[in-house]
Amino acid sequence: RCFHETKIGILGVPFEKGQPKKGVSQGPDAIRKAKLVEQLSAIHDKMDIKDYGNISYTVNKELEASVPNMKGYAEIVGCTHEVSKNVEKIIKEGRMCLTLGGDHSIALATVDGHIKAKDNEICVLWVDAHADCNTNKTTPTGNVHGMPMALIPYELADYWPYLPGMDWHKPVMSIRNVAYIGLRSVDSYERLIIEKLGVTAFFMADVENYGISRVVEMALDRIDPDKKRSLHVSYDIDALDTLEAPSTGSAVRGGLTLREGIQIMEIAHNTGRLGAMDLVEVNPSIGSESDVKKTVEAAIHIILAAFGYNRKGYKTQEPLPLQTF
Ligand code: 5AB
Ligand code: MN
Ligand code: MN
Ligand code: MN
Repeated sequence: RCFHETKIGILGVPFEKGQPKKGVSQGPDAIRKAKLVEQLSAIHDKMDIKDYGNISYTVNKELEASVPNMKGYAEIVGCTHEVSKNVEKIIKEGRMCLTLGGDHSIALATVDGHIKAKDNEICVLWVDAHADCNTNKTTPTGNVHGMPMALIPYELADYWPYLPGMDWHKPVMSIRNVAYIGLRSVDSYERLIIEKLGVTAFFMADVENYGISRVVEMALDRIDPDKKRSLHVSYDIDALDTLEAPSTGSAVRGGLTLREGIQIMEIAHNTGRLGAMDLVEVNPSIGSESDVKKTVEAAIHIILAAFGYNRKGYKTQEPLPLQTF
């Protein structure tokens, strides 16, 4: 049983303007309602969990439509600035930051906050069916949840126009410290970016060929060869197969099993360097009641694995009771 102190800060981001479907803003509360904090607290007796509640933010309406092909721009600017400040604060308070989405556009800010808290000494695992690295010129949809990975690294900064209201956001990390796992729906410009920049990317075929543990180990080796960076896992629930996580906005069949999805986070936990995790794109308005339950439960299993829950169980410290009658 692991007795080290585990300090976690939970941040809810009920944001859905990065994509067109209603309901993904209910993700944080649906996950909390399924007893997330109670289950995290039960992992071991040194769990120290603080729920910072849901984020609130203001919107500067003048920013609306100031950048072409970025739907919901003013809301995105308002929300992500708050998210970045909160994540930075939570990590600086000595906690691992668990951000519950919301759509995936918020990850441009969780990574930014993590970078600021750790002086850019971070690496990122992006677990997703999609590559999320469209710019406003390559996007087929204008949905910003398909763009955060293009905003994070400096290698892609020149491909963006000036983004008003986003001056706080600094693309300072290198794409060399980022790896994808689970890809199976990649747009043609995204594929070009991955090849051109030599991004470490493990597609579903790689999971099939190497097995999930080798994939995660190879990914971590590439993005943090000296094993010294704070690890950020941005986990889009659509990385899982549609059978495991039906209640999500951009489901793609042929994905990770829940077992593989859990294994990724057990390995991430075992590095001892997990600094922040996002769990995004759970949409309780999609599918039947049992679909929603299944998806929320999958999210909780993945989060529990990240913070030390062990599928092998825990040996008690007490002796085996004797029969005395
Ligand atoms: B998600 C698509 N590539 O850019 C686009 O769910 C889908 O955060 C993006 O991974 C999916 O709109 C974004 C077609
Ligand atoms: Mn996705
Ligand atoms: Mn995504
Ligand atoms: Mn542990």
